[in-house]
Amino acid sequence: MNNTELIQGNVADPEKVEEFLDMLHENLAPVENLMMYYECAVMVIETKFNILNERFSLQYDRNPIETIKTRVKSYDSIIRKMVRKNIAPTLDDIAANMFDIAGVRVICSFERDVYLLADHLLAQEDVILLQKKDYIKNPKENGYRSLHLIISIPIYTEEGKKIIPVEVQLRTIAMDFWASLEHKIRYKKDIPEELRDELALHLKDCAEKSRQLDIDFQNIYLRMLGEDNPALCISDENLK
Ligand code: 0O2
Repeated sequence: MNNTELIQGNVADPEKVEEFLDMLHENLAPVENLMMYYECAVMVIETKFNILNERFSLQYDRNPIETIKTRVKSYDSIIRKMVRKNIAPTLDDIAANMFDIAGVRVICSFERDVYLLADHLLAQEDVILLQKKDYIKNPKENGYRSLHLIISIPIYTEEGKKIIPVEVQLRTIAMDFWASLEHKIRYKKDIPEELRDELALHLKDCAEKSRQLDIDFQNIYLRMLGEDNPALCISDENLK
């Protein structure tokens, strides 16, 4: 019996419709509940970044953030990753082993702002750093650059406090431009192997050019504002 036959088989009988819908809601409720926690976590992190942006605007007359993009992983992506990472298909296992279901991507003009925002986010006492991958200081082989943080934050609902992990990706406009083009090419299926290799080389070259552009733009900006300007102060660890 396929899905259509299963649904038709149940809804064709008026007495069974309500029973069928109850069964559907009952099965979906725990999944929807879990997803709602990730939605909430994304809202909290987005708000934290918006507050930082507003504070910098008020204190220093500059906005470190260009754009914030948020997403909760789709069911398809969760299931594909679950299979790829050999995670058992239970909600508890997924929640305990998948840390990028909630995702926030912050796009900045300058590399310095990436670290500035990371410093300020991680200084907040309810934010716990679980993992940091600095693909800016250590770019991936293909040229990909971004700062990735896996953090956890508390969410308060009528059910009490839950600690939820969120993946935060911070990058410049140039890094984002590169990553979105690379992503499009990676997921386009009908590209011949030879052309794919050629494009990968070309992209790597573009990554180097965009890295240089980031350096040049930032140098111009630092000279304009002054290297020691408090609006651009980042931790010594990130200055290296
Ligand atoms: P989506 O649709 O953006 O969520 P894992 O997350 O454990 O599967 P990994 O490699 O340990 O894998 O995680 P990592 O390196 O932190 O990268 C995870 C995310 O970073 C990816 O999520 C992308 O968003 C981004 N990313 C990493 N490497 C690349 C890259 O080479 N090119 C581009 N365009 N993006 C990259 P997802 O789940 O792949 O996709």
